[in-house]
Amino acid sequence: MTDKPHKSGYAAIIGKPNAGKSTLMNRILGTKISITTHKPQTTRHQVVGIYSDDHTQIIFLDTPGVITPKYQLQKAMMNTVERARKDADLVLFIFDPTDTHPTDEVIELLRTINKPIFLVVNKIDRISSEKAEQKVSLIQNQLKLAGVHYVSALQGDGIPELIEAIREKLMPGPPYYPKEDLSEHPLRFFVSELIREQVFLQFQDEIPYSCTVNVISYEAGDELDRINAEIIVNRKSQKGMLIGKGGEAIKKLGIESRKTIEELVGKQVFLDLHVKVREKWRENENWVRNLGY
Ligand SMILES: Nc1nc2c(ncn2[C@@H]2O[C@H](COP(=O)(O)OP(=O)(O)OP(=O)(O)O)[C@@H](O)[C@H]2O)c(=O)[nH]1
Ligand SMILES: [Mg+2]
Repeated sequence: MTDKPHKSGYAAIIGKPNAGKSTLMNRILGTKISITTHKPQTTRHQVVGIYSDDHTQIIFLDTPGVITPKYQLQKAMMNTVERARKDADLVLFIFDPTDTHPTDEVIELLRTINKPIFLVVNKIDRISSEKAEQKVSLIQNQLKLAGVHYVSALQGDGIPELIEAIREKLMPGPPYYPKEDLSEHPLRFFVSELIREQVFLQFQDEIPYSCTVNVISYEAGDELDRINAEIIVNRKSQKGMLIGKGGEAIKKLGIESRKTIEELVGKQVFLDLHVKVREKWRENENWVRNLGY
């Protein structure tokens, strides 16, 4: 097997919100790179995850779920999808067969591209193969596919076969990144994402969609890292909800966020968390850009 040529390339992970895109990337990399929650629109950025073995390097681009954007933040999210779609050598179309709503927007987005598209049917732990295959045949009628893969990102089924199929489509070439790299974002990015993940997990309704997280400072110490971060809300009334009665809600948010950040950095963390109001930030192009989207 030593004469196997080295291959490398970019794979965009595209699909509807909640299809399991980020879970799939994390499963492939064997570590948590991209945050995942049961709520749709968890991912807002292009999150890079680098898979390497002796003969292969695949740079995965996790993306926000495809939606019709209603405000500026969502427009920026869809620009991210568009960029990944353009930049990648191939596309993984992550499809959740348990989703009862149509998937037309994704099909529309992928119909015009001239690169291999793999249909990755996820969550097969939750549906019979007959039902999944019925849904797949509808997609096959509308899109030219390089292959169909049935996987469970949660349980790991079908992943080695998917990696091998991607490899087959890549061109011979050297790795783009050192083989030990798993991603390319600065630590601050992961920290803000982990805090945002807790906002998604602990708050309901509009709150998760109205917040963003800004890491103001990160002081790394030998035994303790000190982080100062703010949660930015879209409306004044949301500030009180985040803080909660007697500060209970923000306290819980801080504790859970700190735990996940400590797991990431393998050190003790002191997290100073504040809430700030930026009236209608997510509707404002400049603010959306300034806040990293
Ligand atoms: N049963 C089951 N659940 C899954 C599987 N893959 C993902 N999930 C769940 O589906 C939900 C959404 O997963 P994410 O990975 O956050 O989905 P996403 O496509 O990245 O969603 P957005 O970032 O919002 O677009 C989470 O609750 C996951 O645990 C799977 O293979 N089986
Ligand atoms: Mg995601």
